[in-house]
Amino acid sequence: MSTTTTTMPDIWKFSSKDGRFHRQVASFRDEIAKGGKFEPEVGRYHLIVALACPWAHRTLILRKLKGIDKVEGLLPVTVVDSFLGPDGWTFVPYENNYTNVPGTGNHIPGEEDKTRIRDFYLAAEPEYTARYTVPVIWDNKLKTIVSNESSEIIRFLNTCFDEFLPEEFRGVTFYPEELRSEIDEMNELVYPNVNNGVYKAGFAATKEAYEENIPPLFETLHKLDKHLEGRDYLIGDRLTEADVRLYTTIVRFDPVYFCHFKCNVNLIRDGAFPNLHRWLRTLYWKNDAFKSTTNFESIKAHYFGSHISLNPTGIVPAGPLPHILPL
Ligand SMILES: N[C@@H](CCC(=O)N[C@@H](CS)C(=O)NCC(=O)O)C(=O)O
Repeated sequence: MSTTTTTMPDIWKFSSKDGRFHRQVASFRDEIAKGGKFEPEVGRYHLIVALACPWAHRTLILRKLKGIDKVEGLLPVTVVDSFLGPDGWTFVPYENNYTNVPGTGNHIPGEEDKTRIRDFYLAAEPEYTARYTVPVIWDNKLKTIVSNESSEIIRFLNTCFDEFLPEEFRGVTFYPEELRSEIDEMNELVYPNVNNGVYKAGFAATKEAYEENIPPLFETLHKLDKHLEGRDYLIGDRLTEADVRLYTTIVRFDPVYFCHFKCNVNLIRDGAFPNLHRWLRTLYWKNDAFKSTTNFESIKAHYFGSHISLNPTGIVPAGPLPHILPL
């Protein structure tokens, strides 16, 4: 017997009527650039993230890779609490949640009255009715949102702050001209099948929606594993945004997606993906931009604690230990 949409729990806010998960299109699509509405300046912009969120995680990695964190006030980070509750992401933790993870739940100075991320969205656009997502780049001068689309934020961070950065970071780009078509092609494979693929499996509200999303996910993981044989990076023998975009999903795979999103055909670590596993651990252990931005405690607290339709008790599983294996 097939599962019908009428049996869907009403708390199922993530899937649409057909039981399939469709990620909304981001609404704020501007960029920080010279000569535009959002001029590069020190002390003007803030990055708002959840440490748990793979999309926000991309922007944290790029911020470090570009050395933006080395310049005080250039793009400080504000971290929401790990728990995504009925009022969305918050700066002030909800009462009685499991997720008091150190380093989460702080404020933008001068914006302490904004306790929820939706307060920033509504300040920017009072008529805003879509989801209040992270990451967000907030402009403290115009009191508005520059962008809430991670794929675009990680592009303009390559260049927009170069004039303020230490010499060694100027001109460094993770989307180099000569590799763009290969990077774009890789992103087109990885986004629907892996980055969003795990969500489509996890938030599937029908058996059919779940079953149609598992094969492309694991087929793509095998393809990527083959592609990484004898290579350290996905594209062109150097670190690019393609690695950043894949990393934030793969590092969450064993601790969260395998169990919580029922992506349990294989673990990354169980031998089925030796090259992908080596690539993951090399990025994590050899490059601080990856390790220092990966907070397993917050990641697990968020997913297992917040999605009560998937995990009604909110209990956060202990393993797998260690969260990532040594090289
Ligand atoms: N297009 C966005 C997607 C961001 C997104 O979906 N973020 C999720 C967290 S993983 C979120 O904030 N969800 C809050 C909600 O749906 O209420 C991007 O890549 O920047």
